Amino acid sequence: MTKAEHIQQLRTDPIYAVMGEELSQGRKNRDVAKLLLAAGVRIIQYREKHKTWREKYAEAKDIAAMCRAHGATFIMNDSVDIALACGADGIHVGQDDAPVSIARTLAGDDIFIGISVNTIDEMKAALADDADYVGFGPLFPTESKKDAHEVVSEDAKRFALDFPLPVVTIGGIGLGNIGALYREGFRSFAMISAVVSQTDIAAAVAALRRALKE
Ligand code: 3NM
Repeated sequence: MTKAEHIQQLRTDPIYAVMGEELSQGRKNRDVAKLLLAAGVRIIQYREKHKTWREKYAEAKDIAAMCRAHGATFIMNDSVDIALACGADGIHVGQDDAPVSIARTLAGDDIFIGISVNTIDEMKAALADDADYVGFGPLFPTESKKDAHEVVSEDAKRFALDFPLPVVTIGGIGLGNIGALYREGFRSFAMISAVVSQTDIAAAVAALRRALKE
C-alpha cells in the first residue's frame, strides 16, 4: 500500500489500536497484534516505553510484516530510526519527540507522520509543520498514560472538528462514549484499554464498530 492509501485508511476506518505490553493482560505484543488483525483492526500503533531498542525493533519488524500481509497500517511511536528500520507505514511523535519537520527529513517522504496535540496552538503548529494527522487528546481522563495532559478544552474540540488534517481522538475512549463522539463529528478513535486490554479483543472491536453504527 502507498502512503496515500494508508492515510486514506486512517481517514475512513474509525478504529485505531495503540498497543503496549503493560496494558495487554500479560499477553505478548506479537500475540496481541495477531488478535487485533484477526479482529479486523487495520490501524495499529506500536507504543513501548520501557523496552530496549533491540526488543522494540525485533517486535516492530514482525508486527509491521503481519500488518503488511493484512493490508493494515503500522505506526511506530516515537522512534524514527526504528520506524525506518522495521518498514513502518507511519510514525507518531509526541510534543517532546523529534519535531515533525525533523522526523520528515530523517524519514523521507514515504512514511506519514502524526503528532500528539492537546491545544489549538499545537494543532496550528502541526498544520504549519506539514504533519499528516494529529492525535488529539485526552478527550477523557485516562489511566493508560501517566503524564497525560488535562482533558482537551471545548474550544480545542470545536477547532479540531473543523481541522483540515485527519484528527485521531484519544484518551479514555470506549464503548460508553465512542458513539457520542461520533455524533459530535469525530471520525477516528485511538484506544488502548477499550481494545488491547480487553479479554476478548474481537468482541470488543465488534461492539465498538456496532456502537459507531447506531
Ligand atoms: N496518548 P486509553 S492519552 C497514549 O492524550 C495516549 O495524547 C494520549 O489510552 C494523549 O485508550 C493516551 O486506555 C492513552 O485511555 C490512551
